[in-house]
Amino acid sequence: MRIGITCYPTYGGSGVVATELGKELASKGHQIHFISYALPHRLAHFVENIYFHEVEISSYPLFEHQLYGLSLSSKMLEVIEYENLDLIHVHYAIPHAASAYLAKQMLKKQSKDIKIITTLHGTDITLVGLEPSFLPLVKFSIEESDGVTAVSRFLKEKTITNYHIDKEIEVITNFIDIEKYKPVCHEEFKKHIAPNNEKILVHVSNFRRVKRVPDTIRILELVKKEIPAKLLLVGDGPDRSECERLARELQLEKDVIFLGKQDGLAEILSASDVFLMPSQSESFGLSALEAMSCGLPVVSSSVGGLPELILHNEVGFIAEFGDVERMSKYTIELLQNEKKYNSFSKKSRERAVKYFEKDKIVPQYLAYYEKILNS
Ligand code: GMT
Repeated sequence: MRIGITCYPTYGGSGVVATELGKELASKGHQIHFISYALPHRLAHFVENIYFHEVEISSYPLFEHQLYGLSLSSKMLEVIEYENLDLIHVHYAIPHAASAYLAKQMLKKQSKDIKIITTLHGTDITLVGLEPSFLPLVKFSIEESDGVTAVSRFLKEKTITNYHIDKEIEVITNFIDIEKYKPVCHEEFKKHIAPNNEKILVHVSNFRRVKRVPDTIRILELVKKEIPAKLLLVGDGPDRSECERLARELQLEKDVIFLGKQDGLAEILSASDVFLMPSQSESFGLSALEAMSCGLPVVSSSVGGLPELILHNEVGFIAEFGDVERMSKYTIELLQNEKKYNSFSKKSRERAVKYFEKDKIVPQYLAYYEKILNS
């Protein structure tokens, strides 16, 4: 197949899923054309069968606001025509699904057609998409897509109820490379972070408000009353300064280690003990899956699709978002009970391998492509 993939090229989970999917499909011999305003960050090296088409954004002075969605449509049309694409798969509805719809309409003028598949990832449905300035367009572009997938049952239900959409939505979850994300001993790194054998809590995100990163620092504060511990914060974004300020205010600046954006996540996760995800909204929780695959129990909030991933009292614990006391109690319980910790750690890895391994999920996308192409 010749497939166009559009995604955000930045550090967000939707871009990661889209890029890893493209790489997997390319390795199976499909021709993949990424269309975006920058090279997706996980595409740093040459990969056979993968091509990148950059969308140029006009900076004409009359346009006070950038018109990315429109430039994207034109680029999609160009790539569809000249690369003879079979379908366009867009990740994150805004504005990608609307851009693809426009490209399809332009193509129809030439009596040609292209199938559009939209994958819904999270805040495109649960947050931004609900803003009055976007809602009608999101509803329309979902309805007009030839195929729609959602990354969890929760997100599928939310889409149907929030947008009153009467359309079949296929649930295809996030996936993981279990060979890359696996438990390995990283003694050097561990010693460097926790020289006195402190326990290591870890959190990875883009530090947006919905991630509630300050809660991880409050959890550390409570955990430290019982157990010597450190907190690794990986990633960057709008809430980082607030987190740095909070760490200083709570006199935890030596125990909260800001690593910024990192590529060697598997190493960092494997060296840690518990993964924290206190999000206010989370449709799937890809970084929690990465941690589970490295054998880490997860303590998270109970929002969105998290209960579908993190089986409570089996691979981790879930609590109401904002309830840092309960989350810290759960963390302490895990860290003080070796038998329980080892069982959760083993089951985390097993769950990642059994249900979310890439070779189980990528074929689901391929089967869905076939279904839509034949529809
Ligand atoms: O929806 C977003 O906030 C953006 C998106 C991203 O690009 O990071 O994240 C979502 O997609 C991920 C991949 O499918 C999911 O694992 C995340 O749970 C989801 N984020 C939210 O729902 C907040």
